[in-house]
Amino acid sequence: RQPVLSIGSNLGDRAGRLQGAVSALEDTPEVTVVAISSVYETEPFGDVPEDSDTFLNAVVLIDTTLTVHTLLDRAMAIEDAFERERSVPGAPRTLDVDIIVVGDRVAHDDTLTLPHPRAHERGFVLVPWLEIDPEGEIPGQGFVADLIAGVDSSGIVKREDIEILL
Ligand code: PH2
Ligand code: MG
Ligand code: MG
Repeated sequence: RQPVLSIGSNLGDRAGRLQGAVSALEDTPEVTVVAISSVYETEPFGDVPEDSDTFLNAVVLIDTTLTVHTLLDRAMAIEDAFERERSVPGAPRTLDVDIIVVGDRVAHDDTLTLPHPRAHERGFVLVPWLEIDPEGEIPGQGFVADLIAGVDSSGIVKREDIEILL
C-alpha cells in the first residue's frame, strides 16, 4: 500500500514547513517516503477567505505498514508540531497534511474519508501527483491523468527554485 499525501502551507515560512513535514514523515517508524513531487505555487482554491495568500503545495508518496487511522494521527501530530491552528475553518494554515488515497481503500467515518472527497477537482493535488505517479488513480473518480483535463490548472506554477530533500 502506498498512500498518497498532499501537503500545503500558506502562512509564514511555507517552504520550510513543507520540508519539515516530509522530514517528519520520513522520521516516522514504519513510514518510508518513496517519492516527493516538485513544489508548486498555487492560487487558493475553494472554500478559503477571499484575501488568502497563495499556497505552496506538493504531493508525497509513502510506503507504510501503519493503519490509515494511525497514519492520520501522525499527519495531525505533524501539523500540530508546526503550530497548525484549527479554530477557524479555511483560515491560513502553517501546514496541512491530507491523506488523498490509500490504494483502493474506501473509508467514511468520523475522522477520515477516503478517497479525499475533493481531491479529484483540485489541480494543486492532481498536478504534483501526476508528476511522481503517472498511473495514479482515485477510486470512483478515475485516473489522475484524465482528471487533470477537467480542472483549471492555470493558477499552478512549478517553483523550480525550491526543492524538498529527503
Ligand atoms: N487547501 C485547502 C483549500 N484550498 N488551495 C490551495 N491552492 N492549496 C491548498 O492546499 C488548499 C487550497 C484546504 O485544505
Ligand atoms: Mg486540506
Ligand atoms: Mg487537512
